[in-house]
Amino acid sequence: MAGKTDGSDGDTSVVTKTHTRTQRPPLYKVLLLNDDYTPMEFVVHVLERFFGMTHAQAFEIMLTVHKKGLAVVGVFSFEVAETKVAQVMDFARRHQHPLQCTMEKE
Ligand code: TYC
Repeated sequence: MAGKTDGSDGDTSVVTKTHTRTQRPPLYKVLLLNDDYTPMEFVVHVLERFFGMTHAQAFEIMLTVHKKGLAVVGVFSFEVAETKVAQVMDFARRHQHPLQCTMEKE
């Protein structure tokens, strides 16, 4: 390579992106749905038992579901949300109440 003094061979170079993005785990909302048959006290108990709410918090959220049709009762990782939904659905089924609990990606 006559005349070249910089050590390069003239080939195309690649610039590697070294900037890294922080990985945040996806979060899932757990939703409680209203129905006409599940007793209010049962829903309050579910919210205390599975979502660690005080009686006052649980009563307030239960009323929101009753009036609006649904409410977010917590936000969790996929595995925790899945477990909460399964626990609520199993508990409601064992007590023969039609209470529905679902999850959706935030
Ligand atoms: N609507 C029910 C009733 O009047 C109470 C209720 C509240 C049911 C919240 C489900 O997720 C629910 N007995």
